[in-house]
Amino acid sequence: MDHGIYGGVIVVAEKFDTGRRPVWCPGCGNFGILVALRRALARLGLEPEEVVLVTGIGCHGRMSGYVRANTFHTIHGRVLPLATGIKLANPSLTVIGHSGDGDAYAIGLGHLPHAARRNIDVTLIVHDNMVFGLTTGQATPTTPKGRITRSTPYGNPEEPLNPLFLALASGATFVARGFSGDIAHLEELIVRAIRHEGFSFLDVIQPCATFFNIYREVRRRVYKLEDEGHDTRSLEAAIRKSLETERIPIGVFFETKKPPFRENFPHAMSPPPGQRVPRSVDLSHVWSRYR
Ligand SMILES: Cc1ncc(C[n+]2csc(CCOP(=O)(O)OP(=O)(O)O)c2C)c(N)n1
Ligand code: SF4
Ligand SMILES: [Mg+2]
Repeated sequence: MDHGIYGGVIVVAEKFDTGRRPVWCPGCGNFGILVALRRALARLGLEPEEVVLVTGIGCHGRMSGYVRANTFHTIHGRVLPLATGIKLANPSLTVIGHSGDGDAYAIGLGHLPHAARRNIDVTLIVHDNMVFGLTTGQATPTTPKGRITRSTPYGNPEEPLNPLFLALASGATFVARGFSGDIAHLEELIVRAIRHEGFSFLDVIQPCATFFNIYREVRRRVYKLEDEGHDTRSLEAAIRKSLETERIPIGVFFETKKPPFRENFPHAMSPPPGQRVPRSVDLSHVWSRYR
C-alpha cells in the first residue's frame, strides 16, 4: 500500500491509482513523477472528483491513464489552453497540466508566457527529459548544446532554452524545479505548487532511461536551494539561480502573491450589470451557406 504519515495522520495515495500498469520503459523518470503526484494529491486531502489532469502528447501524456481523477489527454502542445478553460468554467476544481519538454517548450511554447502573465490558477508540471521521448529521442528545445541524440548525430548545434528563466521573465508567481529521482522532495514541491494560488510552474528533470539517460550526471550536479538559504521572495535571486550552469538547483526559485486571473475576469462567471449573456449563439445562418 502506498502511504505516508504526515503530522500523525496516515495518508493513502492508492485512491489516485487507476490500477493500470504503466507501459513506460524500466527506469523511466515518469514513474517518480507519478508516485510523487499521487502522494501529493492524497496529502492535500483531495478527492479524485475534485482534480482534473490535462496531459499533452508524449510518454508523459500517459499520466492521464494512471491517475484516478478527471483526466483529459489533449492534442500536442495544448495543455494550457485546456487547463485555462476548465479552471475558468469551474474554479472549484484543482487543475493540473502535465506536459513534456517538446509539448510545452516546442509546439506549445506560445501558451506558457501568457498563462504566466495572466496568473491562471493552474499548476503546470513539465516532464523535462530533454528529448522527444515517444518519437524515439530527437532533440528538443531543452537538449543541451553538443549532445548526440537521434536527430543530432554530430551533436546538438543549438543553444538550449532556459524554461525557469522564461517563466520568471513572464511573471509566473510560483517557479520551481524538481528531479524525478528525488520523489520525497518532488512530492513536497507538488504540494506547494498546488497550494499556491495563481500560476504554478514546475519543471521536473525526468531522465529518459532509453534515449537520454542522464541520471548519473544529474545526481552529481544537483543540489537543493533550501539547503543554501535561497530567498524565494527575491525575483533577482531567483533569476540568478535560474542562470546557473555547472550545478543544478532544485526547489522553489520564486513565489509571490498576486490576484489569480479569475479575480480580474468577473464577466467569465456572470454577465456585466444590466446585460444578459446569450445561453447559446444561433449559427444557423452560417451553416445554411454550406447546405
Ligand atoms: C501536432 C503533432 N505534431 C507532432 C506529433 C508527433 N509527436 C508525438 S509525441 C511527440 C514528442 C513528444 O515529446 P515530449 O513532449 O517531450 O514528450 P515525451 O515523449 O518526451 O514525454 C511528437 C513530436 C503529434 N502527435 N502531433
Ligand atoms: S522512451 Fe524515455 S520517456 Fe518514454 S517511456 Fe521510455 S524511458 Fe520514459
Ligand atoms: Mg520529452
